[in-house]
Amino acid sequence: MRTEYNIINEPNKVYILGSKGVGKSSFVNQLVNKPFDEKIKSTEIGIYNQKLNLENKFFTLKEVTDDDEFKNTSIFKNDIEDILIIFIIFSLTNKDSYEHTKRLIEIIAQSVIDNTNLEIVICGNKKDLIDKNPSNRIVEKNEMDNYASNIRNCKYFEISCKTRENIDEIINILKEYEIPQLDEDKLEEEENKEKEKKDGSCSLI
Ligand SMILES: Nc1nc2c(ncn2[C@@H]2O[C@H](COP(=O)(O)OP(=O)(O)O)[C@@H](O)[C@H]2O)c(=O)[nH]1
Ligand SMILES: [Mg+2]
Repeated sequence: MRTEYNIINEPNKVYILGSKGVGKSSFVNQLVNKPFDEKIKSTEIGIYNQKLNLENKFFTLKEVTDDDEFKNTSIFKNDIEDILIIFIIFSLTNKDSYEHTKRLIEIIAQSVIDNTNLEIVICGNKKDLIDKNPSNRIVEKNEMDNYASNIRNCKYFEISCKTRENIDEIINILKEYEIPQLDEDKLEEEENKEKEKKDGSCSLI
């Protein structure tokens, strides 16, 4: 498990969940403005943290690559109170990933009872493949809209990490959060001080 990012205790957590190969890393890359990579390497099982700075509002993107990991670790349960938003990604061409989404929704529903502000955004990804070949679609948009409307604070988007369809709409959801804008340099200074303190105390032992 990799947890290299900590700009003072991982502010404003954003979870990205979903089956392997649905485009979670590609989604993260779009949010942080990295180009789409057709040959992206599958991430190993674990939680991958990445900083997102949107107009000096800082988010901690946490890509969870495997749902057993998600179920078996206490990380999600410990975090649940301060998660802002969970994105569940599935592929519009992959039935298993869509079934997986429904299981994840159930797990979340059982865990989030106390976090009434938590938002859930389900993303049907790889819309470009459907545009090319509509018969590959495994679930209709109106069915998903309907499904999402029956879940508290839940929305559904069809996106493409390849063509950026609806990616700006997703970024706007994050930009609208009323969270303080911070000075990145100052935060990094503080973080370094924290690290120095820790290193110092270690060398005394
Ligand atoms: N056509 C298409 N391919 C995509 C899209 N998003 C991701 N991919 C491809 O799907 C594969 C898996 O993507 P990745 O981001 O590694 O998925 P992850 O395992 O969920 O992190 C890669 O080959 C990506 O290039 C998309 O919107 N359209
Ligand atoms: Mg990945």
